[in-house]
Amino acid sequence: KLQALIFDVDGTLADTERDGHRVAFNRAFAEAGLDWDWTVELYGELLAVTGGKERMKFYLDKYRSDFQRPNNLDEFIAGLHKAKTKHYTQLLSEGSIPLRPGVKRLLDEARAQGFRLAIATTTTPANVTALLESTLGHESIAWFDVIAAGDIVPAKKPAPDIYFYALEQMQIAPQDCIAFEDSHNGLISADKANLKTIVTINDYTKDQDFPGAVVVLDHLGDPGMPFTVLSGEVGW
Ligand code: XBP
Ligand code: MG
Repeated sequence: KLQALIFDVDGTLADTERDGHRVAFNRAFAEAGLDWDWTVELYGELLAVTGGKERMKFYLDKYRSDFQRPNNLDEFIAGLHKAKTKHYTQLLSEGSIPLRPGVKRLLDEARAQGFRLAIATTTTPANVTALLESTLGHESIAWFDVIAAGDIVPAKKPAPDIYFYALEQMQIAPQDCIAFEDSHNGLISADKANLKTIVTINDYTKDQDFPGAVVVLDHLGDPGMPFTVLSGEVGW
């Protein structure tokens, strides 16, 4: 029986990538005096790798053989990533990124009906709290039994580790949960953790494959959607 809803954050709760993370990366690069500029299109390719630090390394490996790497590359990347998080949380605190359609209604309805909520994401914990605070208010952080995020597990999505961690923290079986994802990597991660998954696509993920998804939707904003999800009518 369905007892809990586990949400991805980036691309699922909100469209954070193009106007949030990407912009924050570029601000951090400019601030550091780097000539790195991640266009909307290039960023779509870089999204193949989850995690901001991992994504920057992927960019260097794949596109910037010309870049003179410092000896302490990991430290250098970590410094850039810290600046990026500062810019990202700043952007969110200005209220520039809203929740996707239907997300608030689903959360409200799920809470009213006593379902448990959790988050499983590769993004940095501070980014999750910044999004929740700016869209749903500070008290919404406590709506979630666990906020599994970032480097708490070393292997990021598509590895299932972050979902295993969330399930372990909640002491719940995967068959009693449903996951919400927006991307191929996210779906694979949830699937490997034996979770049924509802996918809501966005501009960056609409052409990806979603093998084994319960359903692939444009968004959760249709009028009957919360009820449909919570009653299990979506088909699992
Ligand atoms: C989200 C991500 C994140 C963000 C950046 O993937 O890949 O890396 O782009 O966050 P998912 P950080 O939605 O599958 O969890 O820079 O904080 O790592
Ligand atoms: Mg996502």
